[in-house]
Amino acid sequence: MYDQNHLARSLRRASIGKDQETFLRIHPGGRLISYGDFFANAEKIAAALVAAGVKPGDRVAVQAAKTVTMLELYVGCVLAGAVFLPLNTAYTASEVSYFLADATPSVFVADPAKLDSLTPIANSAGTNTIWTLAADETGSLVDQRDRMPAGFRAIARIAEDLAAILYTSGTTGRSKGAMLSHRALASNSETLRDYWRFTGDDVLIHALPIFHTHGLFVATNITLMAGASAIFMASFDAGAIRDAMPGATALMGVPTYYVRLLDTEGLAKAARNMRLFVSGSAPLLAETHANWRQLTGHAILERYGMTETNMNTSNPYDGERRAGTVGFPLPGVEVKVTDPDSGKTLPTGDIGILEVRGDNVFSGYWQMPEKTAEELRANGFFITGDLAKIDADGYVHIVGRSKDLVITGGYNVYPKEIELLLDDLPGVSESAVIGVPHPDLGEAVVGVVVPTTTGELDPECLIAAVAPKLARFKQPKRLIMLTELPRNTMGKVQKNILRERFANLFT
Ligand code: MCA
Ligand code: AMP
Repeated sequence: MYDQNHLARSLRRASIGKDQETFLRIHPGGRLISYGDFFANAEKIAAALVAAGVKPGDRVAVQAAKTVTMLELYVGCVLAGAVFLPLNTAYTASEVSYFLADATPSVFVADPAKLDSLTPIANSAGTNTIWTLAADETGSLVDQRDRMPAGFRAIARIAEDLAAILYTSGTTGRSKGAMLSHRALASNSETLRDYWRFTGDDVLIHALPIFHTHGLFVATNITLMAGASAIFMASFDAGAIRDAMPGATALMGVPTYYVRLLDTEGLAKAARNMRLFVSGSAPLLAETHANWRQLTGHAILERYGMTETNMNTSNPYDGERRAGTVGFPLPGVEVKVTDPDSGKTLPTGDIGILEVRGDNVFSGYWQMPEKTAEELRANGFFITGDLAKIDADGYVHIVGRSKDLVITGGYNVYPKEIELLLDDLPGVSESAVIGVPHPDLGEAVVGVVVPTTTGELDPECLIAAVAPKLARFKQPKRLIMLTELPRNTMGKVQKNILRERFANLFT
């Protein structure tokens, strides 16, 4: 079913013969990028990668602003048989250093403003080909591309070969590289295109970042695979999204997008002719779903996925989109709810760990066979760490997480990573990092710190001390000092008690 180079062909098939048609309309400014130009440039980048010595399976890492060239680089990697490895632009040099050392890419593409600080880091990871890409679409990557001819013939890749590695944080504080095969990406995006009825007539508002699954594999792949077009926004701006709606058909966003859009004036009128609003990456409050429906008449379609699995479930296109649920397993995806201790499947309605299996599931964690074996069963089921139940009508409800994870504005933050940094600071005895409800971000990161008995600590100084090592979105929005942390009889910190105690910090 997945022939050689299936992904490369699937990304191109819908736009064959439509080279003059628009793939992207850049906001602001309205510059149009045609399908023909986009693919010609992706082919040139593939040729440049090969000329630089990139072999099939080599990693190509990029930390750069959201640009058309970055999408060309992604497709160029697919054509050249390279493994695309995008990094969040918010990551600090210290975070990037870990990813490069772990993934040892052959090529690293960086923002020119960060070139001086990141070059030694890349070199010490063994990466000597470093190109630049700026927000204005200039840089040595563009120069390399423009020297090459178009017409690159895709390097042979089979379904199991890797197309991308996306890093996802871990409960131990060490990030893990999720290895995504050509099959996983192609199968999931094709399924979503059909399930959500995307066609060449669609115009997607693309405001998500393109270094994560949501903006890259869901939004971009679907647009390409449908031969549709997208209004391509470099960053989120609620007013710009509302203004784009009359000329668009669909929007994909994290719940914070919908919360913020509800505060814009004239939303109901702007949204009138839209076809589809999709939400994911974090739980959408039933209240947001209801307010959106009341104001615009549209039921937001909530779906559920993970970096490791792409998308697993979706509310239906036709039929009831039930608030507070993530819908049904997508075609080709199996889900079950299991007992965390025995691993046995639980009866309908019982809460347990959600496990998923299908072509969409990743191939394991990069160079972490033990971690892979802990989470990916030999029978192919992936243990998501999400607590769920499946109701009598078959709707899946995500009711919590067994993993210690905070999701803030759609970004994942693993408390351990921040606790390790806080615990290392002078005057800190121990710490616990939790997520508490936040009206805009869903959850906000909060640190609870126990000072050593002698110490007098200033929360602002502590945040400033960890800031150089942590992306802004991971930094605690508030630090609270306590004389001790609540513990159970086994000595384990009871984060649930802290979460309850500080639940109203932002609401
Ligand atoms: C920005 N800040 C944040 C966040 N974003 N703090 C916590 N959590 C965040 N998510 C910081 C900024 O650095 C700034 O700090 C302050 O908060 C206010 O910034 P603001 O201008 O309001 O933020 P923004 O630039 O408008 O960004 C908010 C955002 C953005 C648009 C919601 O976070 C975003 O694009 N989120 C989408 C993430 C995403 O694509 N997730 C998909 C992952 P200061 O003022 O102190 O400097 S893929 C995934 O999860 C799976 C697979 C799935 O199912 O999709
Ligand atoms: P990531 O590691 O960024 O891929 O985040 C995946 C996690 O986001 C999942 O394991 C869930 O905990 C959460 N998630 C994604 N979509 C939803 C949703 N619609 N509802 C609840 N949680 C979600």
